[in-house]
Amino acid sequence: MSQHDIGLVGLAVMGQNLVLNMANNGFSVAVYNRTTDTTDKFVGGLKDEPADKVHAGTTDRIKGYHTLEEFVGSLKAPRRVMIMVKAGAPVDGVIEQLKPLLSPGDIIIDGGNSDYADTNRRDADIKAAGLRFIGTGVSGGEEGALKGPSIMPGGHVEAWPFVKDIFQKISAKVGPNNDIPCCDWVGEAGAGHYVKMVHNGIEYGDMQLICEAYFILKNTLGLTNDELYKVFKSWNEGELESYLIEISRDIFTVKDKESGEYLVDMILDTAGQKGTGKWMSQHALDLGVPTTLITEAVYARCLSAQKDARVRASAVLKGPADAKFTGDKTQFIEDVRQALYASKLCSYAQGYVQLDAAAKEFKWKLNNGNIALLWRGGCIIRSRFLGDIKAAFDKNPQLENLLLDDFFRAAIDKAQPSWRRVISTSVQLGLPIPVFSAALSYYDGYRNGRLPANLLQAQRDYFGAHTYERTDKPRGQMSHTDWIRERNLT
Ligand code: NBP
Repeated sequence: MSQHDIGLVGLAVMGQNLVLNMANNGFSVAVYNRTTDTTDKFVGGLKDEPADKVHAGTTDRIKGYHTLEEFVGSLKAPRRVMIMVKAGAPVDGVIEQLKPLLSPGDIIIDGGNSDYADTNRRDADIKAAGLRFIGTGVSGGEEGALKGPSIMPGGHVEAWPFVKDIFQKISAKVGPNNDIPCCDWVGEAGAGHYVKMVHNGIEYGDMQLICEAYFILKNTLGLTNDELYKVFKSWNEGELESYLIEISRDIFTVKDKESGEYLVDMILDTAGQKGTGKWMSQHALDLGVPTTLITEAVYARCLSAQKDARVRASAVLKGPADAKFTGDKTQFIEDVRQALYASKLCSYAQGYVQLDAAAKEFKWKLNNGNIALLWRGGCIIRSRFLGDIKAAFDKNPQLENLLLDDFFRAAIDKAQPSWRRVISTSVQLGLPIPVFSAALSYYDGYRNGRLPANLLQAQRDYFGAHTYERTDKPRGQMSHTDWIRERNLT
């Protein structure tokens, strides 16, 4: 075998599948793993894999190495080394080991789920070492890595032409001819990992919204799993068509082999999380942008995890007595669909506002329409809706908020009566719908030219002399009042 097109370090589930994807697409790949036994098992086992996983000729295009020196020495110049190890310190460790082995202009690619702040730091360090760096989000799990993930690369733009062909060939494809890659350059430094983080946060929001829709339908209308299947099936044939609606639809059909009941009803209602949604919320707070849906979705998982406390509280805390839904069932199902659509739109609107704020903070030039395209295939939030978002940003790349786009504005206008009915009904019946409610509150707050922050500023000025701006003076001109002297108590 002559020199390899690319090398990959880290042969756990993601690394192995990405290597197969690259080799299935005709690229020659050198592989290295810290535990060399894993390398041998992976390379040695290729011949026993099914043909749909390891295509003809793929085995000949993959070669394992036991030392990083031999591995690096086997690569074509400029060398392209992709790291797929556990995020955090292991990535720094591998970079430090690689640095002395590489030559100026060689490219290190971190494809793990790294924190964008680490990627910002590595971007600068690697540039200082005379090398080139790409930090890329890779989404789609094991299956995506093998068959076509969504890939979100950022870092040193001059490195992009050297990896573009490989990344775009292995990525998911969308479009009428299935030829538009879900991979394009995102932006400088940690922009790729930032976009991946926002993707993960939006995934939290989408999942929780679907769960709330399910909870409302189940608890107001008493829909069975068969009926829920039919509702989700019809939803997936319209504007809500998406991977997450599709898998939720399927989940309602699965029976538990042990009990014979529907499996979804046998699952304990405590959600886990790896923390990626939390990262987005934490940075939203740093930036001062209201990413309320995603943050509520994170909190919803936290509350669900307090199962024992909730069970104890359920024995003593009461909600509305004898609350029953008495309206038109068919209309209400349609109302929930509209509410889900409008809420989802608010979630994406917030996600893009955060992206814009981060781009400003870090001086990145992000193409919001292209980002929507990257998420259209290969990842968990893939949906028809993202095509409409791309169209909105194509029409106006400077769009301040997705809610202001004509298409989405009309959609919200149409959905609004349903949205409000669903939320008020749920509140009346005592159903927790934190993300539906956060969505509507954001919408009502955003469209309101005057919020009660005037009183808030008066309070701040009263107790802390924090000053305030006046409605009749230019912005930035601050006033202060001695509220205690001026107050007029009776
Ligand atoms: P893991 O995140 O489980 O990491 C295991 C790999 O890291 C192994 O190859 C291991 O080598 C290597 N490693 C560790 Br741990 N410490 C190391 C060190 N100090 N030096 C060198 N290598 C070290 O693998 P994964 O699940 O394939 O994920 C890889 C990356 O992709 C992660 O950042 C993950 O968050 C991200 N990601 C995962 C998924 C998914 O669905 N799993 C999806 C999207 C993104 P060893 O064999 O010698 O222990």
